[in-house]
Amino acid sequence: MKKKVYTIIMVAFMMLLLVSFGAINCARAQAAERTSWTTVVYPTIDGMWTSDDEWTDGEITPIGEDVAFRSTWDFVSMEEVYTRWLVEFLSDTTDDPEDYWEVCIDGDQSMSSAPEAGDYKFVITGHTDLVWYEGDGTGWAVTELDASEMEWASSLSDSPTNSTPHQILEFVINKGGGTVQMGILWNIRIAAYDASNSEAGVLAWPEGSDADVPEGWGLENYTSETIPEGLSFGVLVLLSSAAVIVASVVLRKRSRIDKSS
Ligand SMILES: [Ca+2]
Ligand SMILES: [Ca+2]
Ligand SMILES: [Ca+2]
Repeated sequence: MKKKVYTIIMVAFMMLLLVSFGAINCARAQAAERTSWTTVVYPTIDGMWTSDDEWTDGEITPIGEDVAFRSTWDFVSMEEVYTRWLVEFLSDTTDDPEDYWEVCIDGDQSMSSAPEAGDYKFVITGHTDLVWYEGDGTGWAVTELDASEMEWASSLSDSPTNSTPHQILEFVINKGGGTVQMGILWNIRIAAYDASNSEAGVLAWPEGSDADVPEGWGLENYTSETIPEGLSFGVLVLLSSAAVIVASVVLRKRSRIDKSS
């Protein structure tokens, strides 16, 4: 009997080891990941914080100290699945014609080494001109999307995060409808460039990622839950990655204990 228990423990231990290695391998394969919580406050897409609580339902992902972005989403029907975004360039206080926002989307998560068909990118230059691109296997080709595919606005505005007017981008994409189906679970890359601070280069999430290399983009998870209390406050969020992992492990353990008891 003792031998049997010992064998079970050893097998369980080996399985745990395998699972741990699996998790580490997955983490290596994915450059970064984040979570989109369910929309609570429906934003007005005007390129600014329209109300003080407009984006408090989105978890902050920082890009260094200069840029911070959030996203929320909700499901209305299979044809209406909205992803909503706020990107704040906290240190860009100048309106330059060469400023740009750049967002890359790998909607089938094929994580290829070069952009391929079904990978999309949009670039907004000078806060006024939007151009969509689709991968062609080796690079990007300009493509025309219906104007209704995305609602967006960019402005120099102050916000609850920074009282000095800075560049802010808001956009909404319907992942379930439109003429282009980009998929529901995305790998994504968010980047911003301030022409007044060109030596800083292009600031991107995941950090060090390349618009031309989809395999280095980050995973945009989503959950039907709303953001937990406290997670929307910047200081907490900067410390939260490790805490969230620890908390979720503890919660999972607890729920397992609850189920088994
Ligand atoms: Ca707004
Ligand atoms: Ca600028
Ligand atoms: Ca792809």
